[in-house]
Amino acid sequence: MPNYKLTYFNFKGRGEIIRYIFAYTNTPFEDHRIDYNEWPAHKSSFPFGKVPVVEIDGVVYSQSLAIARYLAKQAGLTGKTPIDDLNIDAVIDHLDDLVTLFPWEGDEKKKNEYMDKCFPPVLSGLEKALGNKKWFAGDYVTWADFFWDNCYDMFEHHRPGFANAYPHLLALRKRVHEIPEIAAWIKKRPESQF
Ligand SMILES: N[C@@H](CCC(=O)N[C@@H](CS)C(=O)NCC(=O)O)C(=O)O
Repeated sequence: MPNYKLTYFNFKGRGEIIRYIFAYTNTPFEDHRIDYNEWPAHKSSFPFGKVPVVEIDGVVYSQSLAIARYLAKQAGLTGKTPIDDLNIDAVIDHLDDLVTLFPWEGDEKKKNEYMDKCFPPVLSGLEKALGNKKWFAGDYVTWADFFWDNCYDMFEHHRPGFANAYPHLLALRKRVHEIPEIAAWIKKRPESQF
């Protein structure tokens, strides 16, 4: 098995999808967390000046979703057909749009405006796409289900209960938390605000 080292901050954030996949597959990895206050001193040592990165046998790879997709393929967490993958990737990209465009550095007013305007179309679309299915892909779990849970954690901090109008999505989060390997990870992971 390759040697894996994930470098990120002590946030769940964009690192958590990678940690979930490692946890789900019981894959040992080094969970290196840089103190956010010390980041400026580290930034230039990363190929794109961003984290998360994963080192695989000493080679550095960037972009959380590219890394997660690579790991998910090996873990059997991607689609069983190309069309399933198309749907799964679309879910990931809808959620990623919300994360990428979120005004993380903005004030509360900006964040609230963004959530009011941009969240309902995406969340109601995902709620409809999921419907009464167990997982986004139907009867099998994929990394899209994990990523919904990770995004929930990122946004909940800013607006607790932001997804309360979407019962299917809330139930999905619960199901993800009931996966034994994920439950064990949640129990043992370091405390972090978001
Ligand atoms: N699309 C990239 C985004 C990477 C990114 O923006 N990372 C942030 C933390 S979530 C970062 O490195 N911020 C510090 C900086 O830009 O200096 C990914 O998913 O990996």
